[in-house]
Amino acid sequence: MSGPVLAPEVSEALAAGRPVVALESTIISHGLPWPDNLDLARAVEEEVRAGGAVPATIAVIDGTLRAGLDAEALERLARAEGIAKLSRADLAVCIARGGTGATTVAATMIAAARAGIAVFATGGIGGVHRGAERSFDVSADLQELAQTPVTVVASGAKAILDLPKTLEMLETLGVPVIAYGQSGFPAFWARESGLAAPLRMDAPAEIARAHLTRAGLGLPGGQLVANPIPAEAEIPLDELEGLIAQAQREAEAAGATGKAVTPALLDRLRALTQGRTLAANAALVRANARLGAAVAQEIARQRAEGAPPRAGPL
Ligand code: PSU
Ligand code: MN
Repeated sequence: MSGPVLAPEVSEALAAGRPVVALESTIISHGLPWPDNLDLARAVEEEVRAGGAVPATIAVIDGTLRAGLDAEALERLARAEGIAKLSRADLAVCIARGGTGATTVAATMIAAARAGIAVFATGGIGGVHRGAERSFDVSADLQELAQTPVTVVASGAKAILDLPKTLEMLETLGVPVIAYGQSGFPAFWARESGLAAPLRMDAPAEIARAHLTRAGLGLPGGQLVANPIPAEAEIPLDELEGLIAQAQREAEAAGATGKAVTPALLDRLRALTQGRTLAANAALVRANARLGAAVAQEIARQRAEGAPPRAGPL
């Protein structure tokens, strides 16, 4: 089995058991506009470093799956010329054809797991779309969380999704959903969705121990850590509700399907809020990078201590 080609810094850190945090690239190419996306991609890597871990941004560049990108690759993704959006279904095909593409949460998890990276930080995961009972639009990110052993730090699922259905699906798939520092499930731009989170943890060490224990049990799959957006950056849900419904109607009327749905909704909401969702998005991704670094540090520390996952007989 082949994994991603590692940047020297990433490979050295992994070999030495030092903390590494994977970062996705679809948020750069398809999630945010140029040039804010490049600024944010750099800032997020800096947050990971400031948190004491090594960042490993993941993408396919000219047919090579990479973990850890140089400045040129990052800028190419941000300019998004000829950049495909790669989920689980697209990864091998893009590599086989020598193409270039940005990885979604699902594809980034696959690459991280192959590289031996335990933690991945991003903005929001994909989930069950509103109207999924008609469209069947359910992100491959959910299935990936069920089968690939990576702890994903996000700010919940985007409020453009059907959050109750997304939580139900995660429960069905056996994915631990852990709200960080509060009892409610966050809704991306808003700290609270009004829904209770299935689990709550208040310390990175606790999240790290749960990650290692799950691996020790031989259970496939990862965990979702839902970190609420910093209070000063949040946009309360009631302010967004009408605009989300409008963006949704417009996307449906324009015939957006498949991969195009999420980028179209995010783009429209940015315009409808005069850029407020963009500023909020930047703040929450940075906060998630910080928390991801703290969790990665704890996993590295607990592994070094040889902390045996305390699993009794099954
Ligand atoms: N969160 C954002 N912006 C994004 C995404 C998430 O703030 O662009 C991306 C992630 O890469 C996620 C993907 O994996 O959207 C989900 O797309 P889909 O619904 O097509 O599976
Ligand atoms: Mn979809």
